[in-house]
Amino acid sequence: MALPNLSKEMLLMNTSCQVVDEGWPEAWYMVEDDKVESQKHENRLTPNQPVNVKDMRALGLNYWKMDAENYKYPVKSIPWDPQEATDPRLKALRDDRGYSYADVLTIHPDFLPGFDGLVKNFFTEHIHDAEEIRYILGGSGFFDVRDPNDKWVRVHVKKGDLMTLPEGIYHRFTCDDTNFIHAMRLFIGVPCWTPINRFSTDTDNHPSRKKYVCLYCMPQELLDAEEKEEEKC
Ligand code: KMT
Ligand code: NI
Repeated sequence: MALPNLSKEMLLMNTSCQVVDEGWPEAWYMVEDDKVESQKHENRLTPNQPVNVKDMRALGLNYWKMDAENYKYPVKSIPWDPQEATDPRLKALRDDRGYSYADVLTIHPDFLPGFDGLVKNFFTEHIHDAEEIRYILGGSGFFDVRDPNDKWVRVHVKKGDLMTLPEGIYHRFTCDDTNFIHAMRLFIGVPCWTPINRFSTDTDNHPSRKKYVCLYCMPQELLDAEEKEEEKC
């Protein structure tokens, strides 16, 4: 299998510094869905089964620690021009990765009409045909992502976390018990927020899903064997 474009990845790491493991959000395996009493609770296994940074990277997640303390953003702005960014780190990410669109939302019963319905919708399992990029400006919430064995990994994002989920990963979002998250959504090009729900369409055969499976769900033995083959050539 062809190696990812390493030189580009290295450049991204140098300019926007996604190099350290410290500061990544906490993550853990969730209880089965039929044991979930409230989507907003932590829903950890007993005993807790943590998911470390290496495992999160292997799922295709990327993470940057941002300064959400010293740079201020509106409560709501749809859209928000990423050219207005003053944080040098956000500017570097924007320019390196081509984030040309952004908006800012506050998800809280007082700020978002139809809060309950929207939070329920966010929690419907889906994919997108592009990367999902979220910068948490305040508050906290849970992104749940499926691992290659179809188990839910719960990632607790909070103020200052900028996380990307790769195209085609099965996921969902919910507020936690605080019922408050202030977030920036970024996008390359013209945004399309319509989710492709897992169980309402033939999502397993969607090209974005197939791409994800090919990149992140291949058994390690297969990848190792292919690497050995390439070394021979
Ligand atoms: C999503 O993808 O479910 C959302 O955009 C939720 C708001 S961002 C924290
Ligand atoms: Ni999504």
